[in-house]
Amino acid sequence: MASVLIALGGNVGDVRTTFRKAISHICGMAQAAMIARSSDYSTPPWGDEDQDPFINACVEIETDLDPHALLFVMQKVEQKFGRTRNKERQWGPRTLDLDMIAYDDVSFQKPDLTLPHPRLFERAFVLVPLAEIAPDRVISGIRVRDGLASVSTQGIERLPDTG
Ligand code: A4P
Ligand code: MG
Repeated sequence: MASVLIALGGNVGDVRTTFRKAISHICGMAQAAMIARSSDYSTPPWGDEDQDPFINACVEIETDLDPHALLFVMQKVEQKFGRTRNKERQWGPRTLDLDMIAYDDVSFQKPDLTLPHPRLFERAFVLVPLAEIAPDRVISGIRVRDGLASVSTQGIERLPDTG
């Protein structure tokens, strides 16, 4: 079984409900067990600032799927929740974005998949939820809690549990 960290993001529709359903679909389709799930966070838009705030979260799952098979599942789940890539602008509004942050200690760069995720340590909106579930995980030689300490978390707010 591989331990995989997945980041979720979205700022269109009922994002928290989308997250809940998406996680359940990923686990079902990937025959994965959910090991940990962060809280949801409200985060200021990054990259393209002219859009609504995002909600972000991270999960750790365990699966026997290889990285590409898991990416395929994640893209199917994005599509199911209304994501239409060709209509979106880069870093623009979206119902659901699923990024594979790390897959065990696998490291490679292919046209459709780079592991670990190359922009992880620029993104407080990933590091804050990730540090909640995996503070001591070392990714690309950097401990998650140390990565978090070197970015600004201004404007990021933990959302209360929905129960
Ligand atoms: N791809 C390569 N490596 C990976 C990986 N490790 N995980 C490829 C997932 N996909 C990977 O993805 C483009 C291609 O990346 C995929 O086809 C896949 O084969 P995409 O999600 O369509 O690209 P994108 O979303 O336009 O780019 P990117 O860099 O993934 O941007 P983001 O970060 O996903 O952009 N602000 C806040 N606060 N919170 C957010 O969640 N999200 C975005 C969206 C912008 N600003 C945000 C947030
Ligand atoms: Mg993405």
